[in-house]
Amino acid sequence: MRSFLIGIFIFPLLFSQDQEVDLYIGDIDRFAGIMEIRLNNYGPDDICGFQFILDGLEITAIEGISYSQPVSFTDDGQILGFSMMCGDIPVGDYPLMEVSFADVPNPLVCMSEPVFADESGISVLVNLGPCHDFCSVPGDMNGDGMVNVLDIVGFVTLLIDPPIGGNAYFICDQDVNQDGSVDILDIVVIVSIILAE
Ligand SMILES: [Ca+2]
Ligand SMILES: [Ca+2]
Repeated sequence: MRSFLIGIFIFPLLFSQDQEVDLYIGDIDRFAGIMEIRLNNYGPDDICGFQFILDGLEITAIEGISYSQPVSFTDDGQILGFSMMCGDIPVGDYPLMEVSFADVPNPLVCMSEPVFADESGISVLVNLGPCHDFCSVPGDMNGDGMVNVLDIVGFVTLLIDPPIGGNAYFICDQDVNQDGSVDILDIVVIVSIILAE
């Protein structure tokens, strides 16, 4: 009973009941190696600090978009940032940061273990957006969720001059007709997908 009562008093100190944010993956350009992470802060307070894990990418750099403070990251995808004045991470729906990546070791990119703090250092409720599956749309070479001429350009470039140490491309994207080979036949299938739309 005693621990139960302690829990009742401590819980409100750890979690703000009236503040909520969405953290989700925005625009992606796999050729450029850039993924946008967006924040929807419902308020009423600004956010002063955050941390979360981004799995599935080999991160090379992170640039804060909504604020100028540096964002730290580790090889295993831990991301951490804070704002000295808090107002840099205000109420609203906007791109929080731009993640540059050199490789996509896992076609499924997910965020986890988020901690966001308001101006009083109180943790707010975080709703994580869905994982991004680079293999979800056959022929979508640049990972933007659509199949168009940009994907053909990227595919041709990849066939002629495969990157060395650059962004990885999965067989699930390249082998569009699923015959086990990556060649001109797949480009023809991509073209037919575009023309059918
Ligand atoms: Ca595309
Ligand atoms: Ca094929």
